[in-house]
Amino acid sequence: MRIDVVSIFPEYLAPLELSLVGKARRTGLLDLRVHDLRDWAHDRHRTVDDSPLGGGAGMVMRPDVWGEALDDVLGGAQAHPGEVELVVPTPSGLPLDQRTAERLATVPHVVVACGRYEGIDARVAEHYRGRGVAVTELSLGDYVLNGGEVAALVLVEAVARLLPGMVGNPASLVEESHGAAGTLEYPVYTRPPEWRGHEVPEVLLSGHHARIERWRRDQALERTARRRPDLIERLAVEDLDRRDRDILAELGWEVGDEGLRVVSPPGGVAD
Ligand code: JB8
Repeated sequence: MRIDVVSIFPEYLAPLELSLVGKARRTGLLDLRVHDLRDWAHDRHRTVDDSPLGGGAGMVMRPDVWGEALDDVLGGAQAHPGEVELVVPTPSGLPLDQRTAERLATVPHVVVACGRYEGIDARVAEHYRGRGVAVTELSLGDYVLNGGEVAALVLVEAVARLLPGMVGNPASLVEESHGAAGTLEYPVYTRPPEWRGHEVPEVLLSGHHARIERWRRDQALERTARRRPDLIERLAVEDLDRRDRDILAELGWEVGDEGLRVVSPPGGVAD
């Protein structure tokens, strides 16, 4: 898979030489190229921004500079719709989730356009959409960063670890998609079985594989209900067994004809 990242701070992407993503690049599994947007600027000062039309604070990234950069980096790919996707990190985008990462891992060529200041002139996304390029504006969450570079780091790591042939991935990816899909993970422990007076739950030392699996599923569900009720609402009811429903009922959730809904909201605080 090929990923191009365009930024005015290409050095921000240096951590992508480390760890598993770095290894994937060295082995050729991931062809990741980082570009300096200013290479496409026209003037001596390599200007990439201008003041916002209509007024307001801050600066906006110029469409002409972005257009020339993206024409080059998207390359002939603009003539092959479906082969390339333009990803634009922005706090106004759709939230990045695992489904999106899984989909992007199947796209042969992803170009990430990292904005700064108040963002990129809106006509850039509009232009490439009009030329048949899939354009996805993505947010990391409901908070504001200074630019798209951190989102690009997150995206590359989330996608690269899913690529077939990524070192050490098959078993752990299978485990992630196990249990009640769409829940948080269960808590994990290692040796020693007692540490500073805290004991590892006895069931994990029992060797009873089925009981361990059930306990983990209970923990995952309970954690999810307490911390992420939004995820409980999206669970597929058909995937819940009798015990799942009992656990959720205990936490105030009931199965209705429109899926799960909270009947008695919990009073306590999530830990
Ligand atoms: C200017 O919060 B963010 C984010 C913030 C940004 C830009 C892109 C992304 C561009 N500010 O994910």
